[in-house]
Amino acid sequence: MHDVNFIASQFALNGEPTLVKPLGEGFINDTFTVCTNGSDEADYILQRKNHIVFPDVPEMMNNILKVTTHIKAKVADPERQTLTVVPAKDGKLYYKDEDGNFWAVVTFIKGSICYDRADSPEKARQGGLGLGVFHRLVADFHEPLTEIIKGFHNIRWRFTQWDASIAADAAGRVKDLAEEISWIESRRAQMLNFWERFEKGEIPTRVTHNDTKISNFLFDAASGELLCAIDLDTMMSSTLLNDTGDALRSYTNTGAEDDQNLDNVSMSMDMFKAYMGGYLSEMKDLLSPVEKDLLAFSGIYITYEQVLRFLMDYIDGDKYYKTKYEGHNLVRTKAQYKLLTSMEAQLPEMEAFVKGF
Ligand code: GN1
Ligand code: MG
Repeated sequence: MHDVNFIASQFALNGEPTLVKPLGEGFINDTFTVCTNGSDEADYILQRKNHIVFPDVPEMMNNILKVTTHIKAKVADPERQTLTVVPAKDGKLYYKDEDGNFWAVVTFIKGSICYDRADSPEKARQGGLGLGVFHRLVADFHEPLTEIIKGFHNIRWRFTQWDASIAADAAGRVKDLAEEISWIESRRAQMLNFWERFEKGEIPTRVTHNDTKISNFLFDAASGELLCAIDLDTMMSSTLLNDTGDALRSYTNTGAEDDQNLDNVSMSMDMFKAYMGGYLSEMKDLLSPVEKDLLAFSGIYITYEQVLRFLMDYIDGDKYYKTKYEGHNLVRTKAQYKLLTSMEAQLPEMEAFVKGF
């Protein structure tokens, strides 16, 4: 195991780290709380960043410092309305241990809570508000950020990977997937057409968060008011439609992402309206007309991409996503496809809601 007390002491903390203990069970990073000077209240968050998923942790930390510095200059409470990066004692934004692991520290925001699930329209509204506030605060940040994960929501790049996967057929599964593959192919031109509008600059480039689930927003424990977006590891420059799309994919699903009973899966219009209501209350006047027109479609784009990514991983022999049973990625593919068709059927109604807001 890592000597986490020693690692914490490599950072420019205010006080000596006296108690360092694990927090949660993240799938990607390992997270710890750090208490100082004998207190039992957390003062800092220490994380071992997964450098397989994030090959360039120094650049990731640079992105985070730039954006949080920008936000701090604009908010009433800079200590609580965004993350505060704590550098190592040598001034770097990370500490690299003897085994090549990268570690980073932020301050612990006291008196904050987060929700693990958006299980009601009110939570969906709060989540929409959280993303809307984040996008508003970075709307005037125009410096390009480093691309932390190559081609993350770039469907042109995903098709390059997809074509290679089908050609390689590494697990010998392609022969049984004619129908599922046709779900992808029949929409290829439509999705490329959307992405081309971004490539041409018709859709603006902005700071995107790229992991917009409700557990990535903090609220004040006493008042319930929104504090800030956290987990800024995947921030990049792209279209904000990636963020709204991924949020719609997760918040509006009446079933689970990997539901085996497809009758459970559909897009909830109530959750859509609640999420979008929260989001648009912050962003309505800052969106370009094209962005506003495409907000409802963004859910379809990202859900389609997720169908492709799950099916591609199944074709590859389950290499990227952790699976719990044989065929898990195919179950995910079918459940996300059901959600996609439900969104497609309700697109006119979603668009009418956004237009009328
Ligand atoms: C991964 O980090 P997590 O579990 O929220 C994935 C997302 C997928 C999601 C599907 C870096 O997200 O893009 O949509 O799984 N993140 C990465 O559940 O690939
Ligand atoms: Mg994440």
